Amino acid sequence: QIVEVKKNEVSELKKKYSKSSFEDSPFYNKNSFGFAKSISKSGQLNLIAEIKKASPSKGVLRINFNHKEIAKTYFDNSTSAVSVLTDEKFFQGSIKHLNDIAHFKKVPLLRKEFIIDEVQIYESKANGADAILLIAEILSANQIKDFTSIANDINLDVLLEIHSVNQLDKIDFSHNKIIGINNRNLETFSVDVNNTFELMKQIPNECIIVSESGITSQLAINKLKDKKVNAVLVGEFFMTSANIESSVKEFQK
Ligand code: IGP
Repeated sequence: QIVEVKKNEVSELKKKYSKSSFEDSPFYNKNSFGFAKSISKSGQLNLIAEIKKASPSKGVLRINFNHKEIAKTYFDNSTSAVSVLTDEKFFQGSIKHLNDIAHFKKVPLLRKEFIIDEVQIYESKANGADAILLIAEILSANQIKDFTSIANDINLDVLLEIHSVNQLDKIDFSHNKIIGINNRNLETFSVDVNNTFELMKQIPNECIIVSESGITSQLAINKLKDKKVNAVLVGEFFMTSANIESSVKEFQK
C-alpha cells in the first residue's frame, strides 16, 4: 500500500524535477557530514534520534510537535545523528522539515523515506540529508545496488534496513556496510529487540549495525551495548516523552 502511494508521489516529483534541477540547491554541492563515522564511534552505543510526528500504527505521537525545536534538543544533547521522517501520508512528515533542520544541523541527518526511485535520492541531497534509508523489503537486489551507488556518488551514506532473514540474500555486504535491523514486524507491528541479536549473527563483523524500533527501556539499551551493537534508532520513546531532553539524557547514561 505504501509503495503504491510512493509511486504516485514519485511520478509527480519527476514531472517537476530532474537531477539537474536539484543541482542548484545550496546543499547539493556541500560536503556531507559523515553519517557512518558518527554512528560507529567505538566504545559506545551511538544514538540516532528520530523526528516522527505520527506513525501508521499509533496515529499522532506528539501534540505540540515542532520539528525545529525537537531537532535543537537532539543537537544540544550530543546525539550521533538525527533521523527525519519526510513521508506525509503515513507519518505526517515533510521534506520541508528536513530542509529547515539542515540549515542549523550539528550532526548528520538521515532522511527517513520509502525510496523507490533515484529522483528521491537527488531530492534528499538537495534538502540537506547526509544519509538515506533503503528498505530491502521493497527493493530488488539490483535496485539496492544501483541506489547505493547513486547515493554514494553524491556523498550520501546508505542505511540499509532489513527485518527478516529472507532479505539477506539481496545484499552485497561489500557495498552496504551500514545495516539497520528493524525490530518491528511490519505486518503485526509487534516489536522484539531479540530480532537484532538473531539477524546480527548472519551479518559480517565489519558491518555497522543499527538496531531500529521499539527501544523504550534501559534494559534493552544495556543488552544492545553488551552485544556490541553500534547504534540504535529511537523515535516513539522520545516523541511520547513529556521531556525529550531528559529522556535523551537518560538513554545516553
Ligand atoms: C523508530 P520507534 O519504535 O523508536 O519509533 O522506531 C524507527 O526505527 C522507525 O520509525 C522506522 C521506520 C522505518 C519508519 C524504522 N524503519 C521505515 C518509516 C520507515
